[in-house]
Amino acid sequence: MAERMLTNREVASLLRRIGDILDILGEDRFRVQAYRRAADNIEALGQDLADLWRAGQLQEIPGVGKALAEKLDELLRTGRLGYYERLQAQVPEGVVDMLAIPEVGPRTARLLWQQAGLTSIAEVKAAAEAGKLRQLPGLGAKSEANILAGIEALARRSGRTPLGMAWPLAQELLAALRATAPGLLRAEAAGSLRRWRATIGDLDLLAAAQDSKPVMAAFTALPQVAEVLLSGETKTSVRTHAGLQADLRVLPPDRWGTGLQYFTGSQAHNIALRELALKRGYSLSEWALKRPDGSELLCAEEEAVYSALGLSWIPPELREDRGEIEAADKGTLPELLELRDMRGDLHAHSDWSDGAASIEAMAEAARARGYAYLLISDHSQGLGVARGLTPERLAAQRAEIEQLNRRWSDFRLLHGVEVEIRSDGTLDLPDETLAGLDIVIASVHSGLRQERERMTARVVAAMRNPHVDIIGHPSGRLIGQREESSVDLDEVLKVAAQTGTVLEVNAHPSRLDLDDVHIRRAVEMGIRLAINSDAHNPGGLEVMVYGVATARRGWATAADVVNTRPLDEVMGLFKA
Ligand code: DGT
Ligand code: CA
Ligand code: CA
Ligand code: ZN
Repeated sequence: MAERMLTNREVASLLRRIGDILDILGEDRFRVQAYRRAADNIEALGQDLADLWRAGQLQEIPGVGKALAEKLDELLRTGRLGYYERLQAQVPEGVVDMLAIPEVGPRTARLLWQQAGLTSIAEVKAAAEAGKLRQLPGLGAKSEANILAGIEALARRSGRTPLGMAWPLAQELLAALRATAPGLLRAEAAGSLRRWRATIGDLDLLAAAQDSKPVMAAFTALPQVAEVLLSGETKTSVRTHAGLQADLRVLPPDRWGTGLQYFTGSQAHNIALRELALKRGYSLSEWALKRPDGSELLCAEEEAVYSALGLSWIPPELREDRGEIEAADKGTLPELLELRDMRGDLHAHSDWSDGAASIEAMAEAARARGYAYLLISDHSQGLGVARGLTPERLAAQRAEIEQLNRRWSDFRLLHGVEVEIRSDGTLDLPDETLAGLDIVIASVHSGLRQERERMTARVVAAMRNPHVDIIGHPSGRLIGQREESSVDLDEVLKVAAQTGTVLEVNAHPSRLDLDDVHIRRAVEMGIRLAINSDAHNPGGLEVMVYGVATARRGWATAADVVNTRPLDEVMGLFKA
């Protein structure tokens, strides 16, 4: 048996790598697709692949036939796969890596490798900078510039993990630590995770204990740990199986407050806070506040650090040195929105389009969260891949929603749509259809690569339509996968302020769109926001927490967000 059982994700990423190599080798598309589909299905399994393997049930996984089952068996049994190793010998690893560049597909990667002799992203970058790629057949100055921009985009995002993956992993590690570490008094996440940044470089975990050794030993023994990178008395760093690095620091309990403050960051916030401390006669470190005579003021709680400096406690989401210290000094910090302020969700899909659950199941999940309302907003007809709705099917859907609404006195389904903003700026449903709906979301899902002026004009045209209430995921970014579209968000904000159009904060951790910076501007401009899950199944409603955190990073209060209002008020907030 393999030294350590491979996780579903590790197996899936190996299968994807096989698909990529076959793709570069110009193999049959169906074979390439087969590996990618099997990878998707393995990643989506509700159980460990290893368990299915032990039970001899590999072929029950969709997309896994006899040949692939044999390969998986070899991989799980030995931790290696001969077929993969033979493929690896045919294509340099750096060439496969090129596929991660947004502008480079298999044909281009093959061209760069076989015609230009390039075998790594770094070499491609150097060649592009030297203007050598434009000479290759089928490439020109424009594709050369696109490839270079793609490499830069890749460098910006690589090495960071989306919040939606890092957060559950951190909770898992903390729970395991609390359950197993002897003498542990407290354990919390600090760093960018505690500040709820959209992406996380590494996890910073803090523990309080009198004796650090047994806590460190329990940490390195956790099953999530793949490798110990550094092991010391106060700090231990590990690489988790998920690939993310985690640092654990153990603090004496009477110094917990200064430690938590320091390791929560951000670095910029800490530097500004330290300067203020100096002005007020203290030197501030992770260990203590020190007075000029050298005596220490120990802070067991974080509040004590801020109050010793004459500040109110600053919520971690604000600690980016964007004016929060001044506001805390003046007592003008905003009363930030809380998850419990949310009274409903204004963006959800059902199995009428590309959702996985019935309207009824979505409604019951929303009620179970304590919501007073849920907007069903399936896609419109033009989004063929999502089985978008025609005016006729929308009318039929309305009947079902009205039927269901007879059931509850404490909850109401609202009927809406997520209508496509077409590439020419027109909407994908006629005005009379939109007029019959409770709330209309308009979103861009196609033609995201249009130039700035056209893209902006599209969104502005939608906002000027009197039936459009909300612009969905305004920037179009997909964290770690796709940059935001070329849309001019400043112009979108300006028009939203004029038209009263609500802007969405899409709470899905792969979107978080609007982002914190634009939320802050929107709040300052008095633009109303809707924080929406964009759920495609009942569990999807749970991502609301990420949207609320992002809105908090943008200094939003409950008053800035329409879906904090009770049902009888919320309808009055939209265009008549
Ligand atoms: P990340 O990991 O890139 O997502 O961002 P952070 O903020 O978690 O940064 P990280 O892990 O390098 O360090 C955690 C915190 O420790 C950071 O937010 C502030 C504090 N810290 C680390 N290095 C320094 C430093 O050189 N100066 C100051 N003032 N604080 C630091
Ligand atoms: Ca960190
Ligand atoms: Ca760190
Ligand atoms: Zn949607």
